[in-house]
Amino acid sequence: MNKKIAIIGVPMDLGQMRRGVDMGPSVIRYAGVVERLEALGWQVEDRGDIQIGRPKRFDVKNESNLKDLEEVVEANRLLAEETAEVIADGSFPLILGGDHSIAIGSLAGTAKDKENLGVIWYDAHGDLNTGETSPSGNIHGMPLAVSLGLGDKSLTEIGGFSPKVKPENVVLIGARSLDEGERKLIREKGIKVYTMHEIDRIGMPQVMEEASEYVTNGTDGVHLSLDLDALDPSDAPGVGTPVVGGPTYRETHLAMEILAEKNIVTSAEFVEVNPILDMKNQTAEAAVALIGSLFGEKLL
Ligand code: B3U
Ligand code: MN
Ligand code: MN
Repeated sequence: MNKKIAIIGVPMDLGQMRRGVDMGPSVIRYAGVVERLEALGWQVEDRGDIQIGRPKRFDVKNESNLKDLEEVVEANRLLAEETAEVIADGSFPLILGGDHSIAIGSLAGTAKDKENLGVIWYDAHGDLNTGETSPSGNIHGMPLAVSLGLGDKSLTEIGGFSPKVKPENVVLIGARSLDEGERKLIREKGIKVYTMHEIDRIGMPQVMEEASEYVTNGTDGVHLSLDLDALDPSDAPGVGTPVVGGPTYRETHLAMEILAEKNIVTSAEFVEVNPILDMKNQTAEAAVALIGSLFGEKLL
């Protein structure tokens, strides 16, 4: 890792139906992300927020079962450009959400000059739906499918190329809520998944050893996409779609520390913090603490 981090905020809430997640970047900043990273010796440039167009009426589905598609496409286009610029500048892009639909743009920017980008998808969900399989029409349940080249063209073509990632370079960690279409896709594409079953069976240290090995095998970078709803809701209550039975704050810290030790992550995003649903900024503070660990923070 180089010593420069560029923070990009994406106050996106149109990929799902619970307003408030647009304040995510703001509350993560308020919880001290810049100061935390600077204290670790990083040079931090906060590039501010990506502009999000506001529809007149929210949550309007189009004929392909996609809500607020135009606004999501436009914001992700801008994010893809900004992310690619940051990388060209020699910085590490640290993207703060916003709902998980923003991974479409961050992966478009990150994968631009990479043939084989590895991806760690740390999430309670698969985010592998398309308009056809989605039970909700919420685009935050689709970004990984889109990045694999599946779904509506206006989404898959962001950045001017598709797919952004190959199924054999992706690993899911923490999954415990998958829709039928997502399970089918995982089986068809042979995507590597560490569900809660594997985490409970072999433990987080082993999961992270194996997953790190897997995403670095033949790849030219690793993107970490961390959805705060991966964590157990008792440790991260401020998310739109909490699912019980997740990895704890401690296990997730350990996961970040192992990634820091291995020094394999080349870009990252932390998404789905919703302060309206949170308890005294607990989830934003968890995000900042996890970011600290990912960037090398140690007690001694
Ligand atoms: N799989 C469901 C629910 C969901 C996905 N991502 C989140 N929730 N955060 C869907 O709507 O696609
Ligand atoms: Mn997600
Ligand atoms: Mn999720």
